[in-house]
Amino acid sequence: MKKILITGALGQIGSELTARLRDEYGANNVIATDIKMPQDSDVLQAGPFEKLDVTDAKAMFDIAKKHQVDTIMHLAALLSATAEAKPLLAWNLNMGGLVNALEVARELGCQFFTPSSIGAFGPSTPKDQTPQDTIQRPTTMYGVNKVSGELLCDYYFHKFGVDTRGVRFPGLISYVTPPGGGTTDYAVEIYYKAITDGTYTSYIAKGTYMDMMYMPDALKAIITLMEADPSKLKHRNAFNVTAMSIEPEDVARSIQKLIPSFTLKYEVDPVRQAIADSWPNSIDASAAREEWGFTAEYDLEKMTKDMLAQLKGRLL
Ligand code: AKB
Repeated sequence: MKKILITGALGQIGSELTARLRDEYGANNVIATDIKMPQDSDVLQAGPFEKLDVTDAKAMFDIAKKHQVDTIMHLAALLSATAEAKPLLAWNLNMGGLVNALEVARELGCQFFTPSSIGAFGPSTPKDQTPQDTIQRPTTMYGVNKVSGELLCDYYFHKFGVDTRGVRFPGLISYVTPPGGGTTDYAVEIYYKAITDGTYTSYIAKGTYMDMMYMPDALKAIITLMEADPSKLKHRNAFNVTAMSIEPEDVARSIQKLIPSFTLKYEVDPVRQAIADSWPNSIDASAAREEWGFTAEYDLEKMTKDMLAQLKGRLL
């Protein structure tokens, strides 16, 4: 039976991954940590929770040792737009947190997961069906962190034998915890605004394609990769995964099938648009499919149907 430590457990991925892993492995076998305590007392009661600043190496080690964990899922990080606004903080938190978590995994012999991102690519990367192994010269601090993180995780595997694994996530869409400070966040906000206001003003320009994935597919990808036969993994820390390549008009059209009066307007934010323009239009996930059987169940239409139904129940 696994005993898992999660950092960033109150974030967009963490809040759903924690619940999913508790269902899978038992509530007491998943130690949730975050820099803040949960507001919601249900979250606290659902299983063990510890306050943790991931830049504090000793605190992380002590919590991992106390709970005798054998797996670390390191999610705490600043996303692309926030990292661009606060580059030094992003370096210190994204890289400092990662190296601390890897050190704990090395010292305690833990299996290790951390997500990379489509942000690890840059303007000189092939834009369409971006290959698994290709040019990575990102021009954002987030991208610099993600490429460095991919390399660092590979290093800990080759040098110290730590069982590191990871994926390059596209924009993740969910109705549970909103993301914060990302470039792909428009694709979440649009659903909330469709329900509450019937209209949305996009900060990303018409015609800007980026990869996206619905959260249930992202959670399944993490669990499948962590359980995959290691002898089959040629890559380890940066598998391209995706479910769809879409632009704002595609999302609007899929919403209009269910809410015909929905309207989409644009007020482009030059900072987030520049980040989006430096990322791929679509990525090739064939290595993930071949090496550990990655599949995505939700396409745009299926995701939109579920997002709107879930949000209606929550917001109205
Ligand atoms: C972001 O937009 O920063 C993230 C990502 C694609 O890594 N959602």
